[in-house]
Amino acid sequence: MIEVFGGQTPNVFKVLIALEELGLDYRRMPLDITKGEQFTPEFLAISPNNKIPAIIDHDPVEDEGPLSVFESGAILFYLAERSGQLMPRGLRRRAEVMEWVMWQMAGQGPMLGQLGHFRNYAPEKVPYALTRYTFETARLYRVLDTRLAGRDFIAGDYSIADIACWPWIHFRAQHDVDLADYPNVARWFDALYARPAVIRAVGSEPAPKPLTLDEDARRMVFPDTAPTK
Ligand SMILES: N[C@@H](CCC(=O)N[C@@H](CS)C(=O)NCC(=O)O)C(=O)O
Repeated sequence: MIEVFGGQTPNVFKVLIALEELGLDYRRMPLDITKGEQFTPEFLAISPNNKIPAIIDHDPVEDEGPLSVFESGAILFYLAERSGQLMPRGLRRRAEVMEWVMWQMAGQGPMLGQLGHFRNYAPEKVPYALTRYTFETARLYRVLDTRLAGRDFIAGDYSIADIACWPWIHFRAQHDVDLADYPNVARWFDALYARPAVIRAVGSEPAPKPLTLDEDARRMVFPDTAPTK
């Protein structure tokens, strides 16, 4: 059994979709980041960057006791390697999947995340930040739309590259993106949302709205001082 620590966020949804696609036995372990639950010693022992998602695999292939993994991209690679699925075999095609998972982890996730922050959570409107991340988000959508022209999936067959990118498109209302501007992304998005495993993982409701944070919750997730130790 695999425990998944997290809540209703795009990075957690990646892991849930992969687990559903692979038919693995898992349990959701709700962890409320607005209450500071990401800072408990127990959670930091498995996720030292104090972020969700993280997993504990209680039946790892190598029988050396429970195995934990943090960072959603690493979790996707781990689950794909563990099951021999959602990742092609040849090195050339594997490299393509790695490229797009890394594109997601280093580009799409962080940039859209910053846009979401400055649109929905920043205590003041910062025009430069809003412009910068709106433009970067549009650029990244354009890159994905170009990649998906004439393709059903991002890198060969359906893979962890698709699973990494899809949840951030699901949350597009938080970034004020209209899929009509990106027809290839729209087609791919709908095709994946027709998959029973995706619906089981994320539900058929629209993506959650931005959280309403009181001051204590805001300081938990977006501290106004840097840690000193
Ligand atoms: N690169 C990480 C990002 C994870 C992340 O940013 N998680 C946020 C929620 S969306 C979080 O746990 N925030 C809690 C905190 O920063 O204290 C991944 O993909 O796993």
